[in-house]
Amino acid sequence: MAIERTLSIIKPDAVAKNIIGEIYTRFEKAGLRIVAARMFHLSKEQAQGFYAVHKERPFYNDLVGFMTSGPVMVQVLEGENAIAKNREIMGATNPKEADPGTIRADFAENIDANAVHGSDGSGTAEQEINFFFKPEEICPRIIG
Ligand code: RTP
Ligand code: MG
Repeated sequence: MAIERTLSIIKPDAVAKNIIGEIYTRFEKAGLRIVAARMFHLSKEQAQGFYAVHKERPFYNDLVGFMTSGPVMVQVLEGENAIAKNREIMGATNPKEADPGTIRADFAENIDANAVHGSDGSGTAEQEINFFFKPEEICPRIIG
């Protein structure tokens, strides 16, 4: 199976709850490796740009407001089938519909404050990684 990279964001609700480490443990237990990471407090312009694909949706302004409400932790995850695997361990967008044991079922408050973001396909993964990181800021596994 192909080694992929995907973009993950730990959203302001989860950073505020001080559970970055618990979420990182979920990634690691699933075989996903953190190969780049940085904390940001997004500006309105950055959040609007990142979620531009949703700009016509009724929840866009609330989403931008939420994503700028506090710091976020942004990481590139690398591993076999990383894009789908990350979406699987995140769980459904609405935590009420998320499978037990997923990050959103265990840590998310509601559909707005839903703990994590993950790229939804190979095109968006590449685009979202480039939004936050320069190629030289990504450190692939080189041994082991
Ligand atoms: P994300 O992009 O954050 O990983 O979440 P997702 O793919 O599961 O969901 P997406 O459809 O891309 O929506 C992005 C974020 O917008 C909020 N949302 N609210 N009120 C609503 O109906 C609604 N739908 C989406 C969620 O916070 C979602 O994570
Ligand atoms: Mg999405």
